[in-house]
Amino acid sequence: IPISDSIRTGIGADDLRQAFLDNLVCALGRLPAYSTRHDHYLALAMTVRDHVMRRGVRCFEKGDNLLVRRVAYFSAEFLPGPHLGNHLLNLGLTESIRKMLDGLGINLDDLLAEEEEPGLGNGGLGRLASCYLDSLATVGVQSVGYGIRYEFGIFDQTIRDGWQIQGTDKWLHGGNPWEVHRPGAVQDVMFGGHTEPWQDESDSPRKRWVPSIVIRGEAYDTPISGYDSDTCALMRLWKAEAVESFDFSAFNHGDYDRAVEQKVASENLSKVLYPNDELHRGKELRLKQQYFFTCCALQDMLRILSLRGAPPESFHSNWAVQLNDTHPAIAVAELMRLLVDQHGLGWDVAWKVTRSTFSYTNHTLLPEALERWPVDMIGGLLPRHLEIIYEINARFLDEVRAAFPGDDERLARLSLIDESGPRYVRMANLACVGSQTVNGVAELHSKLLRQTVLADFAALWPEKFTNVTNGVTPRRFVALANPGLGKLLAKVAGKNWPGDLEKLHKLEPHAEDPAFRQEWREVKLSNKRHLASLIAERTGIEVDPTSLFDVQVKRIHEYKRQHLNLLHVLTLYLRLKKDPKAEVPARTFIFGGKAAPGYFLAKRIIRLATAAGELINHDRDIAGRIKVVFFPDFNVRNGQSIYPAVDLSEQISLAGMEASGTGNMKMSLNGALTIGTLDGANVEIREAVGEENFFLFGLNAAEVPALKHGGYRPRDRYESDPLLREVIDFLTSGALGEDRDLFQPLVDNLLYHDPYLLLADYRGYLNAQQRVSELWMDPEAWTRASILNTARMGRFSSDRSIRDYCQRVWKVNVKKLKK
Ligand code: 26W
Repeated sequence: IPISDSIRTGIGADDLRQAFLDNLVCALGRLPAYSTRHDHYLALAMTVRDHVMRRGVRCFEKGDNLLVRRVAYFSAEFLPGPHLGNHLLNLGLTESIRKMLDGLGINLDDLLAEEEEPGLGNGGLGRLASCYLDSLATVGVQSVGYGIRYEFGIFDQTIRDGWQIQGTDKWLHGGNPWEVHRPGAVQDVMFGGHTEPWQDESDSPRKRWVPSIVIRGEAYDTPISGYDSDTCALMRLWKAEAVESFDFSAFNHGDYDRAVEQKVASENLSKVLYPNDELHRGKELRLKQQYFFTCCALQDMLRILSLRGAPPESFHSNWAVQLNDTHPAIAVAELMRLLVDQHGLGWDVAWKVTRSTFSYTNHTLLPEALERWPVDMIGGLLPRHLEIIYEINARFLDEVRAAFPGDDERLARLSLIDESGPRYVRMANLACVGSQTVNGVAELHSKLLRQTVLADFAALWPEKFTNVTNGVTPRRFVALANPGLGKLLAKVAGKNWPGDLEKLHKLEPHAEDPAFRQEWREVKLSNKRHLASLIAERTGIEVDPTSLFDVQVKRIHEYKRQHLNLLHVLTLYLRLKKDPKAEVPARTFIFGGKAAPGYFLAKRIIRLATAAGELINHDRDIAGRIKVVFFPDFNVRNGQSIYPAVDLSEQISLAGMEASGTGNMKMSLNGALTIGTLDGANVEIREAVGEENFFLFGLNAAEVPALKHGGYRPRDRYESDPLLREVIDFLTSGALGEDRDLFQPLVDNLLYHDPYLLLADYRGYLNAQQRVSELWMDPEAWTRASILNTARMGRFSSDRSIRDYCQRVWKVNVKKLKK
């Protein structure tokens, strides 16, 4: 049956209108006269989805005919952001849809505002996964993003009395028009029980897993369009369901609770996203989630393989699997189980296939983020996998012994099992052993990875290790978020700049043109006006759009040092109080980000930001010269309103701690200047934009361990620096609210531990902020630097990252860039 064109996917004005009305009436059953804004949003979403789906189906058909190697991106998190606007941009339909709706008296922007974003991730790692699907579709690689369809994603954040309050993210309540449920793609997932030996006809010894529980995975597909591309990526998320709807015999005996117990337990599996980022808590349900989705994904991939008529031995030539951190690393053992136990392959063949399939990306060096699971927990939940892990380990350690005879300590460090105390399975080690390549996410991070966390693996297999610096999609984060800038860029770099971001270099000569600089400032100012009105709406705080917008938005974490930023804010405040004539240009300090609900100090940092705002924003002596805002519920949508309005991007993590950062890229691309340390991708951003267009400060990654091991005493810094002493004392002076003990835990932490060396970097940071103020007072020079930031950020497009992965990691072809 051919895939035909129809009104549903026509792009003429009449077709679009008819398709929209048909969806409203036929799919939603609404009388146009009585339909609500939300109905209109749903009808439009369905109309647009039809266009994307048809591309997806065509592209899938082509891929199967040509037997192309597909990329499967395994990720426990995805943060796609609202879909509608992005699809319209990618399909080139924004203006025709706007006009069609205008004709019906409906405003497109109102409908865009109706969409709930899927918050199926915590932060950087999840958003990166979504940028990568966007780029995979754009550069023409067939791909599937496999993950979990959490019923409740990352919590909604509200601020009450200055504190973070977590609310349930009910993203599915208004209905989700972007996903298609695929009842045909169900998979069974087993848990618990035991294993037993058996013999097949050829008398070879086999193992069989007899589980105690089976849970069903149901597939939900969300198509992801590419920019100006006929390729379409698929995000296939799994929802856990009970195999039997409930226990009828218990039900018939009147035991209603027991009757549904099993059903509830099964469905709990995909209920909620764990809101910790960078902290491994070892919760059993989390391990179940990880196994659940990778098991569904691999079985699904084997099913697709057999539809191609290809044998399981050819799995690796049909699929490249990327492990997004270690969260899906159990997949290494699962693929071995499927190949050996289910498909009857010999161990050696299966191992070769497995190792040629997977690659592993590490996203963090923080020791508390490294995943390890108690051996007993894995044994109880996944008995067959524990046996397989032991077998992989035994063979691997033989290899190590041959390479490093007699080096038992090395053996203990490389082992998949940590035996230094209670026994654990080390997921990073499993991922390394089972993968073809291992990469970090910025040059510095990849280097530190090789020198520290994975040093023994790098010594054993240096050729496995590589770097792929992160990137961000310029479609969502520039073209869509900042249409004013987009227009200007199109004028000088050509219409196709979002598809070939290196074209932004064409901006460089215009940095010298005063008229262009004026236009540039007007775009920024209008974005800042828009953000100012959002700030007023969400927080009640009035800010001056002509002031310097100094922004730090990201998860709240000590290593990211939002509290260092706040020390600067308060230092400036104290200075203005003492010296009202001080030459301090007007600044608006904007903070945003969620704290993990159980992270005590992170929640205090939020409280400090709101307390600083309450004090400073109302202080008549300050008269609005500085303002402090905590923007609630930072998410993808809010990010799209914030990034275009940033003048100064705060990227101030302690060197060696932030693997890459991607917010740094989004802001600089939108013309922000960065104040930052030599950490993560900051290093490469600074190289790209030029050191004169970047405010550098702080210790470097080599100085950090040197200082720590040299007996760092933060209290000495406090004693010897009067400004620092003053600001720290201020925190517990009672001036920041009635309860003077509120910030004592933060102060004690800084004075007696200071694990992220804020006090060591305080002076350097102040000095860099002083340089910021000076440059800001020269608007022409500032604008020149702003233009050059955007002009030189082309290499941070996620299209470049994906091309790197295709070439160096997955070995698949990409489309050539259009001239
Ligand atoms: C097990 C708990 C847990 C959960 C999430 C540990 C670690 C994570 C993620 C790896 C945290 C994360 O999002 N890391 C961020 O990844 C981004 C994309 O590569 C980087 O840009 C950020 O620097 C890094 O912090």
